[in-house]
Amino acid sequence: MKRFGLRLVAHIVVFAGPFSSCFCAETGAEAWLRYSALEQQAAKKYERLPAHIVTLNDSLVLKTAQQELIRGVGGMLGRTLRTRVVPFTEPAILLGTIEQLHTLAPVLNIPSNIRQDGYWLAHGQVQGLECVLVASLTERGVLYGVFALLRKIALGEDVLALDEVEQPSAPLRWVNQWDNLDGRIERGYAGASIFFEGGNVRTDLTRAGAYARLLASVGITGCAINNVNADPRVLSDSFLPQLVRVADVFRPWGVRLAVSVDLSAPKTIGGLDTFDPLDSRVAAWWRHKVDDIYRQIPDFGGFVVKADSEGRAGPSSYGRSPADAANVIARALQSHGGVLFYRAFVYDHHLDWRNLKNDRARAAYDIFHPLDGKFENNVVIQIKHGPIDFQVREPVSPLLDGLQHTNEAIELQITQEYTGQQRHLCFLIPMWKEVLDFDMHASTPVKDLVAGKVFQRPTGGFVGVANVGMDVNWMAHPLAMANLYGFGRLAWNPDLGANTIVDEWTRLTFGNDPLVVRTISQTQLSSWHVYESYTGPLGVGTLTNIVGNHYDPGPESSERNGWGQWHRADHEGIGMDRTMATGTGFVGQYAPDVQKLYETLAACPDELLLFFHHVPYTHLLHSGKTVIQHVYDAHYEGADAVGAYVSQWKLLKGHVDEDRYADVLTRLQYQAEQAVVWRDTIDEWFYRMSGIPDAKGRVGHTTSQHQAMVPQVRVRFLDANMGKVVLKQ
Ligand code: GCV
Repeated sequence: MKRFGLRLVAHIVVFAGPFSSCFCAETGAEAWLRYSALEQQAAKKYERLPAHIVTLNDSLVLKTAQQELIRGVGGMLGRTLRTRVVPFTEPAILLGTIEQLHTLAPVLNIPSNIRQDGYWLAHGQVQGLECVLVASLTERGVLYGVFALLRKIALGEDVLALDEVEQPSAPLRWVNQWDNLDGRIERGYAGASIFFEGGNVRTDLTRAGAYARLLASVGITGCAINNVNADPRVLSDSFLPQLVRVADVFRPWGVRLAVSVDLSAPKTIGGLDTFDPLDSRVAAWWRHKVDDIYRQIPDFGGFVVKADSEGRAGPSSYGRSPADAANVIARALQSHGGVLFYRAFVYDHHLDWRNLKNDRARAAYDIFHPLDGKFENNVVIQIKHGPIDFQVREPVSPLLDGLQHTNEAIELQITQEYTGQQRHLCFLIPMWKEVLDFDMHASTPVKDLVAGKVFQRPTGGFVGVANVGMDVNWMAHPLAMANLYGFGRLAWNPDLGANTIVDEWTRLTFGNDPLVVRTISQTQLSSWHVYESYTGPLGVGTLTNIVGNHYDPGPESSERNGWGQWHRADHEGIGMDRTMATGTGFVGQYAPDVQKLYETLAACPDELLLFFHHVPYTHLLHSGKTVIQHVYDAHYEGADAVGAYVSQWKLLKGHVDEDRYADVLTRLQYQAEQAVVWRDTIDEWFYRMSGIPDAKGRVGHTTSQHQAMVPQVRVRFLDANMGKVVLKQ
């Protein structure tokens, strides 16, 4: 186990430079698109940036790109770019599609390898004038190029001698929001919905438009705005005009609107007596519904389906398969270019916990692998990154390697349901990097599988469950926005390092003061391991209250019920035996090389030991510690590390605007208290279970009686979680 951040303080030299002088109050609303004024010296670098901007057509998205460039350059360099049209007589920044650029400047050596929404940023002579070029096959790609150009300026990079092509790794880069029509958000921790209120789409959609801007700035192309536990009403005729309004505010940013749909809609709102996917009346219903949507929203993205999962209606009601269900809707979408995301999160939540062979982790692969090749070409199987449910540590879902003839997308959870609910800091990019880089078989990383590159699929990609809310800074915790930013950046380029991403995000969000950048980056980068260490170490799964708020410590809650998030702790040992030899056989769902990694105790990495094996508390880890001593130590180290975050943050006083300084400080102090609650609750539970004393004499001797406390920090709409909490009671 790593020792977290303890060296950080020693590295920090208190620095009171020019950055500390003047800060305006900041709310976080602008996120990473603050465009704050560069210092004089840094701004000098851009003196030769053309003073004019030429847009090669007047489409909506190019207009947006033009306005964004004017806004960004104005903010950062204090200059107002003037708009010009062709023919122009002074050097300019040119925005246009490759085709338009080629017509304007046929001799220009335009790279031929630009695909999809990729863009070319370059410097070249057009009509004898020095120009900065931003070009793409699509208008949306030009917008992405403009955001990239602005990011480079904010980061102090050269933009006058560019010649670079940037391609997205995968065609589909979407977010999902789990917003209910009444305005609450399932697993949302930053206020009410920005889309819905009181059963309708909000009258004022300013925030929805601002969200689309944020999404576009990191290359996100689609957003499904309502909960996957979908209210069928979202498809009713009377609701459609309301969706049109959301699509209208997304469109300037090239973001396609999508909705989650309930499979029973043909019956619940459609007036049929069935929703059997093989019934021709059901197929006709979906066709008419989809045609109607596209008549009013021509760039509609498609649907997301959660079925036969956690009480949702599904094809099993008629003895049909997920392929039958997905295809009937996908066929309706096909001629319009719409996509159907069918979630692989299908499992039985009434499993018999007494049967040691039962295993929820097996479900996605057991159900979907046999259906490989049976889905229409516009169906995408949306697969959670791990086989359980966004726990703090899980192995990669074997289904990601189990579909060769079917499109897939990986589902990552940006909203921190099981990782501290934005009241604890937990920067998730390092976790996602491990997932995306994981080799599923013979040098086949997950990132290539989901992009469709391995089996030459027509589409595939990334879906992030974001759940931003009405809180002014979108995610409540000012540092949690790094997860949304990082999701977009990784979906665009999964080869980016976590350190690059956090460095970019910090500079864009808090400025370039080296002390600030170093402190925030190091804190963020260590925070996932820290959170893991005081909540659910060794792959045990989170030890949170899984039948309640998914937040407080509650190690007993996962046992003796049908939800299948079992750790199977007793007085002798702990862990799920998922081996092929003696356990549930889950390991057998992986390719042979991965099986070798997990099947034996000798090979299994410590951090996933209890996910794959049931062992005595005295089992010796590769680290040389026993399981029980590791658990004790990890909880102390984790809680100490959060304590150190507080002292490190205090060194930033005067270097960060007072509002965000105070906000983060309060949250870290709260987290430090909560980490101690977690430490003592979990360590004492392990002590009672095992009867084995802590070699360092700490556990069982705490003087205070810690209890899970009500958060002290400003967290609104705490009761906004619906769905599973209710289902589990
Ligand atoms: C939207 C987890 C969450 C549920 C969520 C579900 C899902 O179980 O607790 O709130 O439901 O995942 O992803 O469908």
